[in-house]
Amino acid sequence: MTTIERAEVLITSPGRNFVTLRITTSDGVTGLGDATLNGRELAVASYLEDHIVPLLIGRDPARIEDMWQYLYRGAYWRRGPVTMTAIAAVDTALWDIKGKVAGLPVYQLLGGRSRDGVLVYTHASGSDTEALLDDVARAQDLGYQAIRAQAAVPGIAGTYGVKKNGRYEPANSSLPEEQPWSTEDYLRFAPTYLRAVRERFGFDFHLLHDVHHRLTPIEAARFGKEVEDVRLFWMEDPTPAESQDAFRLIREHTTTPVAVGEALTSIWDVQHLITAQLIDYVRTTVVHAGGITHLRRIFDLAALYQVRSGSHGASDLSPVCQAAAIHLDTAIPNFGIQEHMGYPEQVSEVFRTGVTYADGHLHVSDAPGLGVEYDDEAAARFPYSPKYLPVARRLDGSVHDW
Ligand code: GCO
Ligand code: MG
Repeated sequence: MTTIERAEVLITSPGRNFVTLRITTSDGVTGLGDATLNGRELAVASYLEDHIVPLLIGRDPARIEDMWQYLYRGAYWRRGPVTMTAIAAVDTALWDIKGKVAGLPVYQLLGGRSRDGVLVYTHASGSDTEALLDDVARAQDLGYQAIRAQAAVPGIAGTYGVKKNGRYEPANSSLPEEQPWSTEDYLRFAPTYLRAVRERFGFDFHLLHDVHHRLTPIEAARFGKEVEDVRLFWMEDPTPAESQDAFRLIREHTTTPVAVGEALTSIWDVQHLITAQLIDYVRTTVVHAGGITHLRRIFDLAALYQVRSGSHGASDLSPVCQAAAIHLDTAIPNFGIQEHMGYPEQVSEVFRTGVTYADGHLHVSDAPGLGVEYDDEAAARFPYSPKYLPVARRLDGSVHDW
C-alpha cells in the first residue's frame, strides 16, 4: 500500500510570509497545501510540525475524507483558525496528490467544469477620491469586470484597504501598527466616493466594497440603505460575524447584498447565516476553512439557500490556496465571484503556478493535481520575519475591530 512517508512544513517570505505543507508518499508523489495564517504563521507551523506530522506518517494518502474526520474529530479540540488552517493544509496536499496519481486536474475530481473561467474582482483604491478614480480606470484597462473600491477616509491615517506605492499589504510591521478609526467620518465619506465611481464609469461593471467589520448592525443597515443607488455587487463584512443573528437587522433594512466569511473557519460558523438567508455570498476559503473537502461542504449547503461563493483571495493566501480555490470555483454550481489581489513579484520565484489571468477571469491549467510547484532554492533566499496586521483604535483611544 502507498503510504505517507514524509511531511515538511516550509516557511518562506518572498515579499510576504507563507507557510506551506508538502506531503510525500512512498511512491515519491508530492502534494502541497497552504498553511498561512496572516500574523500567526508560527502557531500553525507548530500545530502541524508538533501535533499533525507525526500522525500522518504511514497513513494512506488516498483516504482524504477519513483524514479530515480523523484530524477534526480526533483532536477533541475543534474549529478555530489555527486548527482549521492546519487541517486545510493536509487536505489540500492530499487532493493535489490524488490528482497527480489519477493524472487529472483537481477540478475534474470535483465533478468537472461548470464554467469556462472564474470571474474575479480586483482592488482599486486611493488616498482620495481622484486617486481612487484613476485606479478604477487602471483596473478597467486591465480588463477587470468587477472592482472593489476603497479610499482613505480624510484624517484617518492608514485606512484599511488602501494601497501604498501601488500595493496593499496590511501585515507590514514587526509589531502591530496602531491605526485610528472614526465610524462617523467613514459613514460620511464612503458613499461619496462610491457614487463618484458610478458617476465616472457607469453601471456596466460590478462594484464591490469592503466594510472590514467596522460597523455595528444598525450602522451597517444605514450604510447599505444609503448606497442602494450605487448598486453594489456586495458590501463585505459589514459587521463582525461572531453573532450570526446580528445580520438579521441589516437584512431588514437594505437590499444591498451582503458577503461574509474571510475570518470564519467552519460550516458551523456560517450555518445560520446561510440557512436563514442572512447573506448572499459566503467568502470562506480553502486555507482557513478546512481545505477543499470542508469548503465544498460549505458551498453545497449554501447552494440549497441560493447563497453563492465569493472566496477571499488576498495576498496572504498563497498561490497554493489560490490554485485550489480556482479548481473549486471552476467545478461548483453556485460560484459567485473570486477575489484576486495579486502577489509581490518575488512570489512567482517560489511558487510556479498554472493559474493564469485573462479578461477579468482566472483559469487553472490542466496539469494533474493543483498545478503548483514549490522551488526550495528560491524559498531559501527569503527568510521569515514576523509581520503583524494592524490594530484599530477609535479617536478616544479604545480598541475597535480591525
Ligand atoms: C480582503 C481582506 C484582506 C484582509 C487580510 C487579512 O477582503 O481582501 O479583508 O485584505 O484584511 O487578508 O489577513
Ligand atoms: Mg475583506
